[in-house]
Amino acid sequence: EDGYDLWLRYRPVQAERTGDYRAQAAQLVAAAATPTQAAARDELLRGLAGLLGTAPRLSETVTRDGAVIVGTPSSSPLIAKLRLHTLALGREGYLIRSVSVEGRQATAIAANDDIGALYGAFHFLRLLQTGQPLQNLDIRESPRVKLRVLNHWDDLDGHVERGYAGASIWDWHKLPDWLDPRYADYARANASLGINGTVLNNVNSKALSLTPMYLEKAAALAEVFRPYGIRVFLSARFSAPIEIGGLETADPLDPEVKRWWRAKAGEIYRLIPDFGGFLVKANSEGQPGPQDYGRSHADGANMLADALAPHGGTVMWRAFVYSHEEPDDRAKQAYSEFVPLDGKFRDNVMVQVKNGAIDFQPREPFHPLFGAMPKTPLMMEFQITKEYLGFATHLVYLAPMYQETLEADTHRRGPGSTVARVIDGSLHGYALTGMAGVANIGADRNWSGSHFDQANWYAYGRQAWNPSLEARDIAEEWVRMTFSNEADVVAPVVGMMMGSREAAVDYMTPLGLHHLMGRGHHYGPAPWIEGGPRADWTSVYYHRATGEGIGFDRTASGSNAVAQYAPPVARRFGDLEQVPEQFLLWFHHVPWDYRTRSGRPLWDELVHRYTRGVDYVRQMRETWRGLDGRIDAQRHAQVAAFLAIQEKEAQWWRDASIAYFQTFSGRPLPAGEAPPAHSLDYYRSLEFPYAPGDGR
Ligand code: BDP
Repeated sequence: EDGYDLWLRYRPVQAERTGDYRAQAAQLVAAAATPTQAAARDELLRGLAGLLGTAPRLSETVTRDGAVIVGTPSSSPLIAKLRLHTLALGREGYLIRSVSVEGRQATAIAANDDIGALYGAFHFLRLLQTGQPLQNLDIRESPRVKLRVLNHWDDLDGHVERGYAGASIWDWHKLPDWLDPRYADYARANASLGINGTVLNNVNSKALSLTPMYLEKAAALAEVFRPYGIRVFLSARFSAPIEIGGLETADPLDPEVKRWWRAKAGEIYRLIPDFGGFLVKANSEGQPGPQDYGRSHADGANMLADALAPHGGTVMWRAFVYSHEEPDDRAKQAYSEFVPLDGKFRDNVMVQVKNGAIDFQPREPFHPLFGAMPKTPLMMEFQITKEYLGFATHLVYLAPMYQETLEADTHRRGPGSTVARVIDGSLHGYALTGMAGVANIGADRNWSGSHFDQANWYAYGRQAWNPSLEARDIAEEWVRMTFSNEADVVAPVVGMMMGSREAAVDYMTPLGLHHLMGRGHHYGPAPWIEGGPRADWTSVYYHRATGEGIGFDRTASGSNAVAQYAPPVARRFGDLEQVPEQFLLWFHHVPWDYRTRSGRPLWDELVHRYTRGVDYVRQMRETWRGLDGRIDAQRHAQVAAFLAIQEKEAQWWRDASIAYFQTFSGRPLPAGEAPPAHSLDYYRSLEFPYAPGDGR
């Protein structure tokens, strides 16, 4: 197995369940009058055939026990007759219920709209894939977040920024004439999770993507995705009116510029009638934007929003900004720039905010913007691709990290004002809600560059649908669908996954350290980085180690970034006694002999955590070795090889970091701790060959 089938492998269920399942799914009553209905029916036929060895009989009506009836009140007279109260489920929701039809036992998968029925079909299959009973079903599901979107950082030349799974899956060269079958499989995989939008191109975008030639290519993809409920979005380059429109300016208040974007929107909607809208990175890391003309982010976003509004499109305007003036603390910039704009954005604008204020680090406190813009729908941006987390080879399951952010309490409306409630709109009554994940998908056979990285795509999609899902439950589902339903395989693999993110934090950046990776490519340890164009692109800016101590003082005596949080949160983060230890050095500069909660002095605790991270990886290797023969050989071997790389590199992180920080702490290693294998000079001399970084 090469991993191509993802979690939709549909391999035979455990023998003891086959009979029961066959009896419960013996007949399929499902219309196929629309492409989405056909997708649902085909998926059920394909899935059940794989899982049960035989496809159910298609039928117009229920003629025996064990029928599965799929549809909406309008597509299926049977569903209509059952009067299942689907209305409250909304357009994308569905229910799965055990019913009786003229005395025959059946299962109804019912929704208001075809897309809900397709989502329901995937859920039904998941029940079999994960070994659940099919009797007495009473499942009601609808998404808590409206827009659940992948952001591809794919360039038009096939390069994927921060992409570790090969080239882009979009073959722009052959589009629109050749539609790689992979596009439909991509759509199936996303639909199985409820992902309903995709931004095809990099936020560091080229105006070329908005030219007729490329719009036709995007339209061809949109056509493939449409039956699966996935709308296409594009990253829009703010200076496109100049670059491809022949205008002299891209000033958002200029009438010519407005006209140009209105015409461009019209052109796009003629080709892609359900086009989702634009994602925009403006005035950030050198991208053009409204501030080039003395205008605000709101001016820029609103101009594009006005162009899209007549067609029902949305602008996702990114809050990942930091200016070129040297800031006293980069962590403060987005909040400073955006909070004053609250209430100034059009109704069809969402502001897309990364989970933390710096940049997708192994661990960050939640972004202070969450909860601070009650009048502006904020959407979450998580990174699925592991730019700062070991690229494709390190096994790091990200759902615990997503969950940690979503569960964080902003306290903006009293206790319980979690980030999840900002994102699902319930805290501030947002009309629009959304979550974005920076995709980890590429042209590699296994899509994600490693088998375990598929889990991060999976988990992102599941949490976007329901931000309250537990990381552990998602892991268990995924393992059952991807590797095995045997309890003695599921438990150890889920166990490995659940601790893996904490281990990466330990061996890379424990106790709130951050941004200490190699310059530019972001791989491997480089806490010594200093100098260059910007202080906030160095490591020393973030760790601030001296002979006395280490950490970034973000309290009132330092940058006072803590003041951007609601008072109870600010008090907790700002107080050395109360700050969660995982954020200690994020918010505080503390002496090397500071007594941590374990009783160990800070230096000893740091070393302890580095070592603990490496040990965890070693344990994962052990566990995986023990599963030899329980998982197909091809995937087992690749994971084993990657774990070996991870162990080597976790050791590298530990040793290089200890060797470096010891030059400040001047303290010996705690008893029993092995000294770094090499000298600091050695670690400093290492080069990392090539990584798909920013192609700008
Ligand atoms: C950083 C990446 C950079 C992206 C940027 C962004 O290093 O390649 O362009 O984020 O999100 O994490 O815009």
